[in-house]
Amino acid sequence: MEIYPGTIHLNSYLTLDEQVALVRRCNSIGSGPAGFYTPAVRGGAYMRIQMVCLGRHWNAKTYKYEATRSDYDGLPVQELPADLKDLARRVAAEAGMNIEPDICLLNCYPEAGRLGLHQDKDERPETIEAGIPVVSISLGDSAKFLIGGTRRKDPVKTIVLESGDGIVMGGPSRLRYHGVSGILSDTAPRELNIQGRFNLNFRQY
Ligand code: MD3
Ligand code: FE
Repeated sequence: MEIYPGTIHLNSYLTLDEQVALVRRCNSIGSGPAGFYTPAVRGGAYMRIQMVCLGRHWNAKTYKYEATRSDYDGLPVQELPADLKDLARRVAAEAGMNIEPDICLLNCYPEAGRLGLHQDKDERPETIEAGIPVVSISLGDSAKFLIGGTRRKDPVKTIVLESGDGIVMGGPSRLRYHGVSGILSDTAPRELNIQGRFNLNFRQY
């Protein structure tokens, strides 16, 4: 359903089998070299999630993309696999949008995980101006997701993102403030064998 113009929520987009396969994938990506780490932002505070970037590394201190994890361990970023790119293209198409993804941020939320309200505006100005979307896939426990306007003080809507949901934010929604205010413990499908939540979010640089 359309939450705002350009914000499309695809409920239960993935089958349970697809979710199981993707959770395995997230675990293997996160446990390998250049895997999960806890980013520290400018000022030194740690984020409440673990992250791994594919394609390009997002530096939490400079808010810029780079080829190596210079704010953490200096390792080269993992590649973005072709099948994950295809998944992002399919989700965008389902929402009537197009993306040529070259970045994926994989976020891992513990039960106490949260992500403050922010805008995603570190991609190329041309990409943002064209309204090319961010494509997100949720796995595991449900999340309370906040999405507002283009100013921090604008009112927000709260929606629950469940395992297997897709959400696409493009066009006039590309610069909306958004965040995760909490994780709903023990809501993941049992078959996933997961506590907490993974979010794959795909971007075009
Ligand atoms: C862009 N992640 O990593 S999905 C992030 O569930 C992030 O982990 C959230 O925000 C998560 O930057 C949300 C991506 C998302 C959601 C809504 C948006 C990106 C958006 C709205 C406008 C623009
Ligand atoms: Fe974001």
